Amino acid sequence: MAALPILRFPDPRLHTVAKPVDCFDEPLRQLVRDMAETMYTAPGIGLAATQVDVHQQVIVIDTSDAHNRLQVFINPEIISASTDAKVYEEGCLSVPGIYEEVERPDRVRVRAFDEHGREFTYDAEGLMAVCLQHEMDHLKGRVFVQYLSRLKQTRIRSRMLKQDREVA
Ligand code: GNR
Ligand code: NI
Repeated sequence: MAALPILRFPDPRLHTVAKPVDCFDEPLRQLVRDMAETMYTAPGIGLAATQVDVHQQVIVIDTSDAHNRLQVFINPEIISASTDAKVYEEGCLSVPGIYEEVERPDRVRVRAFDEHGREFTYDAEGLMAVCLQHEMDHLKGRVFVQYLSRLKQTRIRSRMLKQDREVA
């Protein structure tokens, strides 16, 4: 297993649209294991393949306190969403140190496949619903800061670029 490097905003590769997985093979399961290690090491509660520069529709999530409930969502599709929305303060491993409020549907029903190609439906609410929508946005090339005002986006962009310069 290997923890993979995570792309940081404003890296243009974060805006790549991921392709559906068409082969549920051993390399796919290795990617899932590496993504899980990357997420647990970070640490984070979710990770989309886009963040590790793999542009396939693969998501890992673990919102459990003990970090022992890995959930894998491949080729996920939202089949229904609640009309009521909730605001949650989101963060992102690709935008470290930034936490901002985002409004999203409170509940979503998702259809997806596991790493063995088995299809399932999943009803998410609360933090799980936030995380799933946040990760599905990554697969579409969208980072949560894109929901914020232009001014905030500009400030976040320069803060990230300044951080990069300081690290380098
Ligand atoms: O670890 C993460 N925490 C988090 C907190 C609030 C809303 C969304 C998230 S997802 C984030 C990990 C990440 O960047 N996934 O893409
Ligand atoms: Ni993220």
